Amino acid sequence: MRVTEITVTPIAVPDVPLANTKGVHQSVFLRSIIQVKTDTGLVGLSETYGAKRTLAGLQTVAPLLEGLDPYDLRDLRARIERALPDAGGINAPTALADHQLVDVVYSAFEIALLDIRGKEVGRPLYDILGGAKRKTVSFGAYLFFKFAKRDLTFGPDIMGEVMTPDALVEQARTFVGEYGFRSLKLKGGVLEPDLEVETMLKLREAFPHHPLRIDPMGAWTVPTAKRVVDQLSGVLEYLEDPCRGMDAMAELSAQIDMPLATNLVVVEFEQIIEAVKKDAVQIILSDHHYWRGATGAIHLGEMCRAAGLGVSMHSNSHLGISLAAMCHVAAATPNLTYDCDTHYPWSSKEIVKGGRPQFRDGTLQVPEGPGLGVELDHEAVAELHDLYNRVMVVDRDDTDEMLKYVPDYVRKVPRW
Ligand code: GKR
Ligand code: MG
Repeated sequence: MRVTEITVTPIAVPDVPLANTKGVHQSVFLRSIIQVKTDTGLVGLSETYGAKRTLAGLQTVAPLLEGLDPYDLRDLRARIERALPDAGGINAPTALADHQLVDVVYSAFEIALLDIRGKEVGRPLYDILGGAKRKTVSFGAYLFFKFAKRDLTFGPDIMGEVMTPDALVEQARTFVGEYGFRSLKLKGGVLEPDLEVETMLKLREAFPHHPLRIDPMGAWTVPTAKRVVDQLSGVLEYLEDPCRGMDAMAELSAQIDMPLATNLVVVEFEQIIEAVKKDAVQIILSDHHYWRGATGAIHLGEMCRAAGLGVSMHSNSHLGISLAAMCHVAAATPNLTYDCDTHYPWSSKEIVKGGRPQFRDGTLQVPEGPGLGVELDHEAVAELHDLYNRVMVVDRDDTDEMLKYVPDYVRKVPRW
């Protein structure tokens, strides 16, 4: 069996103004949808980032994968490294974290090849990854402070303005009511730290038994983070990326008992060693979109087990192919014991047949395959590709978008 043809389709998906340390989400988020065809008539699917560096990398590599054996992941890696020498990262130099383009491109095509392999043998992707530790994956609500959406040209708002602790608690009630989520993650680094502490305490009061997390994405200095930890002692299950950089995280970690998690300071295998030496974090967040695919995410789990670290999973804005892949990876990572977060409720579109999957008590059943267990809705992809062509957004820039809401906004990380 050989790869014969690859299609990479950029799409734009209507988004809402979710705030974070860097600014606010644009009117659309960008994704790339990948279809890999074989000479046996199979089609493997994948979904990844759609901003310009990733898209260019995918488009450069795609034609060079003709003739590839879907079982030969070493050849996949070699072809990508040859095609993208010294490619660097996918994000602007000002980003809080970057991911190597070769890893992101590898990750995207690997999922499609694994999907093909699952389809060939009629087995779900989790079996290709070594078997499922669990067939039900728990997700947490991903709560955001947000503005009311001003420009509705490309899609409606969801939930209007949410810029106070009380409004945030209402947002949590809506998500818990609608999806049954059993843990709650707040994207912090948006309001003054005291207001975010108040928010977490109000969430605790409203949801006495839901595990809670906050992720200010490096917005706090070490003394500020220490003060927050003192105020939230016993309230959080873990604290995600309170400070910017490995050394700041290590400095904080030395002063507190609360576990620290990251998807900013440990994003490559090499960084795990430094993090362990410095005891900078206790939990690493998995993400098959850059941890060298699904197989890399499983390796991450194994390294964390060996190093005595926990594993959780974070997300970016995404649709159903990524959601299915997240479920398979979570199923096949034995020590992924925390609820995964997902941006999924923040969009109402879908590109897989059968519509949007239904969460029950905050969980999803892992699709039973074959492969990823999802089929592409070609009409839906065409509609969102058309939006991509119309909307004229080719890169993610939350800071620039923020100026539309707060004209004198100046990005500063850490800010407090
Ligand atoms: O979508 O605003 C966002 C998130 O902040 C996302 O960009 C992060 O990658 O959710 C992610 C995280 O830091 O966990
Ligand atoms: Mg994070």
